[in-house]
Amino acid sequence: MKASRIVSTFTVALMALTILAACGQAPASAPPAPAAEQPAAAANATGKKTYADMTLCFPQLGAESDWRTANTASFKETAATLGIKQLVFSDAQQKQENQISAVRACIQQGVDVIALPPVVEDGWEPVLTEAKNAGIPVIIVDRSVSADPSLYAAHIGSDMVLEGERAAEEFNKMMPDGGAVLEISGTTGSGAAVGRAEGFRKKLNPNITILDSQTGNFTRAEAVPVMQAFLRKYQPGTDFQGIFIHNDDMGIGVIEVLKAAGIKPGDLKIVSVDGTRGGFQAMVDGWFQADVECNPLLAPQVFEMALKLMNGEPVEREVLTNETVYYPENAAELLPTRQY
Ligand code: GYE
Repeated sequence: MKASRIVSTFTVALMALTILAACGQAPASAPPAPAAEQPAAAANATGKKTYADMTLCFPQLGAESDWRTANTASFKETAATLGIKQLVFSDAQQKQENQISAVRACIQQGVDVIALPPVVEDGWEPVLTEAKNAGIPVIIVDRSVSADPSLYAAHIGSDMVLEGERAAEEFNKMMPDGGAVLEISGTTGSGAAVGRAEGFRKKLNPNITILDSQTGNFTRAEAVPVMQAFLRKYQPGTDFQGIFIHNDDMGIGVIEVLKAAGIKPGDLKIVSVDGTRGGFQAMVDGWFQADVECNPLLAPQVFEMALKLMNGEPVEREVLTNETVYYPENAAELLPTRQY
């Protein structure tokens, strides 16, 4: 609102200058900038910063999945909708060192707030301390960090442990007589993979064993060789009856491998995480028996909190997203409504 007022006042001032110039009068006699600056001064008189004042740094961790693509889009679209001054975006390609450099560059630039989605949990203390010393608040977004909470302002994201527990409960329901499952986990050392693995083990019935667990790094491409190796080692249906997969992209890779091996939808119990369109399609096609929701559309909450931090207002330290579990029963009906 403030920005549009400045623009319109500025436009009026410009028009006045143009008219004056057209009349052959020296533009120097026209009142220049002050007229245009007045509304801004009035807005700032409240002492409150607005979105138009905000430079937010978002050093994205990568582009490894549909979840991530939706998460990036959420930040870019929300920044544009709110009309923030600048979104400093970068893509670390799943490398922590790239993310650390991006954070350092943002500190150097003197951004207002840093929203950091950490690729892994450990190793953030030095750069978080640097941000703190520079007086720049950091909101940890999506995955968690192991660093001391005094080093950042808050965390906004999913309860990854709960997601793992929910996946376990699905297997408990589907395999009441027990059996064995394989696990294809996310990026090693990431809050998402660590939390999901922990929750899964916590809730899985003792009569269901985890036959093997390997990482597919949250990507479709890396899940394919993992599943191929599993099929060389273990007999589906005999050695294992189910697969817990930490995200839909890896799940889609797994389906390709199963199809190529002549396995049919429903032969194995498969539970995945995210609830992307790809995951919904896999439920419609009969491959996934459940998809645990993980919501990537976090940006509106992050920008709202960032503004509070800029104004020195108190914020909640831990904001967890409200999520559910999706099932094949209504997957076809919900698929067209999915935003990612
Ligand atoms: O589940 C996966 C993505 O950190 C919650 O990262 C996120 C996970 C998400 O690559 O698809």
